[in-house]
Amino acid sequence: MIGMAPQSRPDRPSIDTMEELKLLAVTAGAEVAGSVVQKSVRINPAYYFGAGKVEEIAAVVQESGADLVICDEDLSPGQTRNLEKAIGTRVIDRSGIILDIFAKRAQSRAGVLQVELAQLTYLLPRLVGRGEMLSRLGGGIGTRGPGEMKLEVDRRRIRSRLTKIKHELKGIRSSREIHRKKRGAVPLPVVALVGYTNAGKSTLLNALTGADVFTEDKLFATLDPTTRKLRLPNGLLILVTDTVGFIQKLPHPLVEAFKATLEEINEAQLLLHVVDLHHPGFVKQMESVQGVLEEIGASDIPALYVYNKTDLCPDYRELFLQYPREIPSVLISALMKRGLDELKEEIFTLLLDHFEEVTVALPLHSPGGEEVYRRVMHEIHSQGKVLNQEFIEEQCIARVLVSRELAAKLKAKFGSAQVSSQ
Ligand SMILES: Nc1nc2c(ncn2[C@@H]2O[C@H](COP(=O)(O)OP(=O)(O)OP(=O)(O)O)[C@@H](O)[C@H]2O)c(=O)[nH]1
Ligand SMILES: [Mg+2]
Repeated sequence: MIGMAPQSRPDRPSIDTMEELKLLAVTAGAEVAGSVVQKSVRINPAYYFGAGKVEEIAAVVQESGADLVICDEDLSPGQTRNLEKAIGTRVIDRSGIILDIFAKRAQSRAGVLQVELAQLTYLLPRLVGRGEMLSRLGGGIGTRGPGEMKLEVDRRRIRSRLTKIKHELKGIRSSREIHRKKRGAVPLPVVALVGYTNAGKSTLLNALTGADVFTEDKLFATLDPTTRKLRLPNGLLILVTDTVGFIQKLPHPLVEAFKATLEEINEAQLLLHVVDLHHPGFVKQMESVQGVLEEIGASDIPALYVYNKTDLCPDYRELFLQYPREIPSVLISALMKRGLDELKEEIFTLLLDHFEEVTVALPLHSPGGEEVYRRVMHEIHSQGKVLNQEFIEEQCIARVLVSRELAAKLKAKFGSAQVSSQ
């Protein structure tokens, strides 16, 4: 592993990026044989690292018998080639290793295609004169396609494959849209879980909804979005979506390729920004999550900070107090299921704007009246709650709390509706 020392990177001082790179390497299935760090700030355009450092790297590689060098910084295709020549082994950069992990993780058809799209886009400019080296060394890391399939390394064939993938993704996208529109028939507010990879988003979804999403103490356990219903304690029903985790410098081809998946985030009325309070670099992690949210155009969606893993931090209250409080936040342990009631309360408060209290008058004894009553009550229960109901003069007068959309529909149909200002 090679990289820059933190002091040479004032732009991101507090995440130990080499430590994170090690996690990335292990997640990709590599064994770390050694690491070399450069302290100087000057970047050598040909090799990225200074000439002396390159020699040092080559020596470490020789000594340890390493067959792959992973660089913490993103390298240009030219720098990669030059380094490979000078060191005598294959070199992949941070984006390359992240793409490789995504390839290993991809499962759904859409996930597989999106990852392959990102990988090929990334690979194309890096191919010149390297076909041989790509397939030979380093246990294939960086050239594995989704599902251990080998990536195409012929430029012409890559181009035609890219066209095919884009076409198929378009199809998937429109069928998802149809699906979403159908879901829109009963409009439930959507809450999206966002956060740095490994923050505990999937664990939280499981804890809240009894879902069974795969969780793991490695990076990027989740690639495909999962949505589950959650009934808040006051009876309101919402949807919670878990999706792919972020990382600092999420490779751009990946963000591009995953736009469709990330769109799920843009559909949400509220973001739960899950933070691993136990991670020493959590403040930096929060900033990079914010960066990705801006990139995908989701930074205006109201957010609730959910500080997780409090069970690992005996001093979590102090940690929490040091942090700016202008954004609503809660402290939880998703694993121990602590703080979840408070979290649900807070979600309810923040979503209150999306609900409305109305009074409806349902005629009971007109022809078909009971059927109408049953149908409307079913619709109300499917997303909201009946606060009280009285039967007066062959009518049911019910005060209900439902989404604004349903409230509007009910008001239009069942006349005597009055809006209260809850
Ligand atoms: N101690 C402790 N561990 C937790 C808590 N929440 C999650 N974890 C652990 O943290 C690791 C990551 O959890 P995940 O739920 O997979 O994290 P994620 O945010 O979904 O990660 P990606 O899908 O990789 O982005 C797992 O090993 C969890 O068991 C918590 O409250 N306390
Ligand atoms: Mg996950």
